[in-house]
Amino acid sequence: MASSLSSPAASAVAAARSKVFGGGKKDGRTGCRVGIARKNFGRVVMALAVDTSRFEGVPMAPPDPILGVSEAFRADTNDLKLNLGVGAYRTEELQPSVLNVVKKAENLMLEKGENKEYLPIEGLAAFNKATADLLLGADNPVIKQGQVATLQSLSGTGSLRLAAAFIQRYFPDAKVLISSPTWGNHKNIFNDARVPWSEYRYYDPKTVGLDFEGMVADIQAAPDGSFVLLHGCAHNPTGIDPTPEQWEKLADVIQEKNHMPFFDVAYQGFASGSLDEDAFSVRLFVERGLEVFVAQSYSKNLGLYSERVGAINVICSAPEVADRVKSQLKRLARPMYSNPPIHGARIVANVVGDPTMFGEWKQEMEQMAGRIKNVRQKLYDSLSAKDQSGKDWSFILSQIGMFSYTGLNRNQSDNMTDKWHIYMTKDGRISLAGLNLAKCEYLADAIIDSFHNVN
Ligand code: PGU
Repeated sequence: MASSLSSPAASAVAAARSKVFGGGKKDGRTGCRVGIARKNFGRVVMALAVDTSRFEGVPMAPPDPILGVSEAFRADTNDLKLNLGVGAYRTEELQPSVLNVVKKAENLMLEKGENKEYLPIEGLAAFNKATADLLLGADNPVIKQGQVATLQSLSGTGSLRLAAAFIQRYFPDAKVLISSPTWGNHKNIFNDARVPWSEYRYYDPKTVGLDFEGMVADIQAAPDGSFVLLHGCAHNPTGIDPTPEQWEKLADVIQEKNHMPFFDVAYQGFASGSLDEDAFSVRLFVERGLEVFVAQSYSKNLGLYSERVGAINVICSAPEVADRVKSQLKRLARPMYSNPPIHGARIVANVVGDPTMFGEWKQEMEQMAGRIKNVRQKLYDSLSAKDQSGKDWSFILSQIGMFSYTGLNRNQSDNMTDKWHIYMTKDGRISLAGLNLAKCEYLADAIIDSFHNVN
């Protein structure tokens, strides 16, 4: 018997064992104390106990800047507490909910009695078709001509990670440009995949808007052939997107520099309420004949967070290229997780494949986007009415999507949590999807207090 014991309770167990089994000699190589029981009802028993853990060199990891906020929220017992940390949709009653159309699809799946056999490495064929169609439009020539390599993967994060592994393997000298700021996990993903990255300017604190000139200049200054990570819509965390004209200009620069556009599309349909409108940026780059990477997620727009359903798409210059790229993505996925989960993929395929359910989904998505727009407006109204300093809060209305980037700094964000029990990420981002109309005034009080009374 061997064990790695480190807690006080475990040490006590080890001491007790040592007593029973008579101490024994310490093994110089393993650090284990080896004892042989003198008598145990006729059987001879070997006992090993470890004095020092083999994990001494493993430090405690810090809590995750986003998901760790939910852990802290759960531990708070105050009635006023409000979780605006994670980007997860809540109803007006601040409860998580499953879309009706998802329940309907699940019931149909249950009635059909579908099996749980392994999916192929690339995932569910009907899902892969549906997801590329939603992204690019079913009539897009790149789809018709077989130029799109699509692999179902583990939601947005897993799809980004797979693409990062592909970049590391086939573009070892390239770096990825990411916006400053960006979703916190982007840096982790590229770090773990050993893909070098640097930041391009994005947010201008002076205007609380887009630093478009800085963005263009940094993308222009990067080595030719870099990957440029772009948020397809509803930029996280700022909620600030380029205008259609600015997207055109970005496409010009990226094309001139022979860069590879790499879209992260985690909010299609959630920003404007329209799937097509939110795919504008991606489709623009594809129309220009560029090769493009796109990671997709169904966590938000279909509320499938924990089902882990998403895809990586690589739009290639020719069908034969897409075949090769897809074969290598499969080769990367196989030793990582072998094949993706089926349940969420079936939901997407069934919803998109049935005109009635597809219509119902769009309606529900519009409702979710609409509820967020309502609280955004109410928060702005409350801030404007309550704040006597003359500060212009209209930036809140020009941001879109799930989040508002308040401009609160770390200390001010701490005050929001410590004094007001409002949980949010330390970069000043609040998830409006976790807010309801009833709490807008309370939130406005907290923001005004933190903004004016904390440095
Ligand atoms: N890309 C962006 C821009 C995101 O905001 C998120 C989720 C993802 C990808 C990954 O989502 P998947 O669930 O893997 O599909 N961001 C949320 C959710 C919490 C998190 O950090 O994973 C957020 O609150 O920022």
